[in-house]
Amino acid sequence: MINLYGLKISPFTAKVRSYLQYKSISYKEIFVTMLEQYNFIKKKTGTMYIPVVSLDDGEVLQDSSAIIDHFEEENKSNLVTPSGPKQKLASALLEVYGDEWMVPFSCLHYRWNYPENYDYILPEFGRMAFRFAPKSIKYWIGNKLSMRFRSLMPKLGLTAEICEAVEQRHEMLLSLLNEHFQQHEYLLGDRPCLGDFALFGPLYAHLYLDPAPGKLMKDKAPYLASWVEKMADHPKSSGDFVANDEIPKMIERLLKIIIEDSIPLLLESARRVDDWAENNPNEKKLPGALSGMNFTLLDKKSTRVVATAPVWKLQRVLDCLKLNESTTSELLGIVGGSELLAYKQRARVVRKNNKVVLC
Ligand SMILES: N[C@@H](CCC(=O)N[C@@H](CS)C(=O)NCC(=O)O)C(=O)O
Repeated sequence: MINLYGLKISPFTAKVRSYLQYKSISYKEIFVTMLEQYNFIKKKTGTMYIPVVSLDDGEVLQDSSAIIDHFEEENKSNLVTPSGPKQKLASALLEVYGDEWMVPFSCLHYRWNYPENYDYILPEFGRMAFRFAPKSIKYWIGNKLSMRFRSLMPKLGLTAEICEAVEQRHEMLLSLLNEHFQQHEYLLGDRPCLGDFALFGPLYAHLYLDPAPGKLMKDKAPYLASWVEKMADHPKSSGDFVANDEIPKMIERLLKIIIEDSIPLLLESARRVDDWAENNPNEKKLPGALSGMNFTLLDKKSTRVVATAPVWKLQRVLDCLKLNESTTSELLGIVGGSELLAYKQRARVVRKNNKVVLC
C-alpha cells in the first residue's frame, strides 16, 4: 500500500487525498511531524514540501500534480483529464489557479489576517512539533512555526489594499461556484476533473476548515460547502463531463477571473525564466526566486517575488493549448486569454528529482 505524507491543514495534501479516494487507490496517511520532515521528507525528496507519496517499490514523489500524473498514467479508469480540448484546457486553468493563485493569495490572507482562526490553526501547527502536548504548548510552538508562512505575505505582495481585492474576488468566486453547484455535481459536469481536486485543496484545507473563511463559505455559499464536503469524503462520479466539450456558464465566468488575475502574473514569471535561461546558457538549475515584479489585482498595485516553480504548472496549461489550437483559441477568445495565446515560451522546464529545472 502507498503512504501519503501530509497534513490536514495543507491544501496540496487535501488535493491528493481526495484524488486517491476518487480513484479508489488504497493509501495510508502519515501525519508529518517535524522529525518526519527532516528524517524522511528532506532525505528522500531533497525538499521540505508536502504532500509526499511513497510507492510500494520505494519510489518517492513530491508535488501534487506530479503525484496525480503518476497515478493517471498507471490507472486509466475514471481519468480526471477530460478528452475534449476545451474542457482539458479549462481543467488545467482551474488547476493552475487553485495551486498558484488561491494558495498564495486567498489562503494566506484568510488564514493569517483573521485572529479568530488562531485558536484552531496554531495548535494544528504545534502538533507537528509536539503531537501529544497540551493545547497551550501546541499553541505556543505553533505560533513560532507558523511565522515561516506568515512572513511570506509581504514578499508575496499581500498589502492591505491587495487583501481587500482578494476578499472581493473570493466573494465573487463563492457566489459563482454556489450558483454552479446548484446545477452540477462537479466543475465540468457529473464527474470530477483535475480542476475539482486543485480547487478543493485550498477551498477545504484553508477556506472551509479555518473558522473565519469557513463561516463565510457556509453562510454565503451553502451549495459550494456541500461540494467541499463531498470532495472531502470519497468523491464519486455520477455521470460524465458535460456533453460536446461545453463549458458550463458559471465556469466560463470563473475562467475570465482566472485569466485576469493569475495569468499575467504567471506569464511574467515565465518570461523571467526565459530571460534567465538566455543569460545563463550553461545552467540547468533554476533559482527558486527571481527579483520582484509588479502586479495588479482589481486596479490595486503591488510587488512580489517571482517564484520559478509555478512556471512548470503554467506550462501544463500551455501544453493544452498546443493540442488543438483552433478549439482552445476559441475558448480563450471568449474568456479573454489573448496574452496567453500570444506567449511563446523560450525556455521549457521539467521536474527532476522533485525540483523544477530547465530542460
Ligand atoms: N507545488 C507543490 C507545492 C507544495 C507545497 O507548497 N506544500 C506546502 C504545504 S501545503 C509545504 O510543504 N510547504 C512547506 C514549506 O514551504 O516549507 C505541490 O503541488 O505539491
